Amino acid sequence: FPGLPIMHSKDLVTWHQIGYAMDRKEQLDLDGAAVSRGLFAPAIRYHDSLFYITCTLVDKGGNFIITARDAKGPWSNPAFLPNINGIDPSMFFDGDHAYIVYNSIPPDDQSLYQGHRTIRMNSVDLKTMKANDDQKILVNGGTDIAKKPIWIEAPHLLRKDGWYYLYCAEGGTEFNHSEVVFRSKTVDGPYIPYEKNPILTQRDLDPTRPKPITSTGHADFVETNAGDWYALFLGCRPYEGNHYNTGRETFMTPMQWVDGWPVINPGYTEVQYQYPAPKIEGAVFTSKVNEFATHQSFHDHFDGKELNNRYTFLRTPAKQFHKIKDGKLWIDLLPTTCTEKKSIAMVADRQNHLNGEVSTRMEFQTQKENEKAGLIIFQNETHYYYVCKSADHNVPVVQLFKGPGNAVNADQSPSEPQLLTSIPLRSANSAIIFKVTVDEKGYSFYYSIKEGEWLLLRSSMDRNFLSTETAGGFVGCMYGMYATSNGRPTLNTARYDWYEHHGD
Ligand code: 6LW
Repeated sequence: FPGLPIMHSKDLVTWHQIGYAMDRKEQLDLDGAAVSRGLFAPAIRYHDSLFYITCTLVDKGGNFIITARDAKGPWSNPAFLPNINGIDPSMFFDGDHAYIVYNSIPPDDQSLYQGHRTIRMNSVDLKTMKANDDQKILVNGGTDIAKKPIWIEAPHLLRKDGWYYLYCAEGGTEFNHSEVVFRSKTVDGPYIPYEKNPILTQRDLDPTRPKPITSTGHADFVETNAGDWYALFLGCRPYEGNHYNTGRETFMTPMQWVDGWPVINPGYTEVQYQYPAPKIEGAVFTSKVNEFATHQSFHDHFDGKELNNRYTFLRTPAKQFHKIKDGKLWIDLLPTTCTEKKSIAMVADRQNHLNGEVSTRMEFQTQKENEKAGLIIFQNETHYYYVCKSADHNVPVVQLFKGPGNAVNADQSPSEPQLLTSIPLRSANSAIIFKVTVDEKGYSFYYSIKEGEWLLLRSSMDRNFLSTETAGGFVGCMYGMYATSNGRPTLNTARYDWYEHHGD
């Protein structure tokens, strides 16, 4: 929370976040939801001077529509769609008709095999913002149900040259991910699969290739005003086998129409890291890197009024626990901890690099062992590393914790982190700098209480521990300025002077 960041670009190359679509508690209550059990795949469309986003709040209401006159918001409260059973809803406008397509249960909810799903469509009444009860199955199983295709999902419709094109993900959002396409002369089918499906996958490539981009699928298409087409889709950048700590990221490649079918990444089988810039009239491609690209360097001295909108909270804050004052970010300690499915006192920033470092300077004093404040690298409630300042028998200490992981051994309670190291701090000085670096050797943790003197806490901590392969879920790791009183009441606060994030 906030959810659904809105990215804006005029040239498809330089992107800026202009806000979030769900930034109000009454829009999005995530309390109690585990990581990766919040908002699933969104889709954004524009029709008749209104922006529409469809999405799924998986365990707390399901599919919904929100609208806005201006993409940066404010967006409406969700109009839930109780008769749309499934995920990945996407709207399509055809003259004055509106439709919604989505991934759904098998016919009569009778699975013929694990991962058997359908793509269904309902028409939508834009006046009431409700889906009509005229549901129709467009695809059963996938491109060829005889081959037991799994997880047909992420459907989108577009109309071109007298055809309706339905394009979907197939194979599941992991290594076997792909994009497939169907077409029909009428919007409600029958949809015929392209005989050269999939139009995108990396699953058949040499797994030992350098800098692999894997798990590609879940595409959406866009046409520029120069008439060129591009495909945007999910992909992953594993560092070892199928381990990645950056979750699924958004990639873009050129797309061409060949004999009436869309071809993604024409001329290549491997998704490239660079393509010629799109021909966009008036575009001036500056060297300014995207704030969210891998190569980035972000410095925040908290000298604004508001929190930079790149930060997010874990779940919807029950009450405001942060403020920016006197050029510092103040985080009030909360009793909740990162092992709970509740809102915690954490201001988080995505890890969007394989190699990089994050550092922050913090002022915090306590004599209580239960009070801690510092810097966390967090994948989910059980997989994280946390470097913090606390106290041990009235002596200030720096501590490094490791989350309990999935398999907890008998003598460790399921959610208790492991204390890896605890080092007394000589000086009573309340200011301390924490630094986390990550590279092919793993995560290393440093602290500094004297200008320019870095002390190593632990180096080369296993980064696989924080990968999706190990921890499960869909998302990448978050760095977080995080403070907790471990279940006990507190009035203490940690003050962060600056935060830096360099990625490569
Ligand atoms: C998304 C769906 C998927 O809704 O992942 O595994 C979900 N399948 O397409 C979360 O991104």
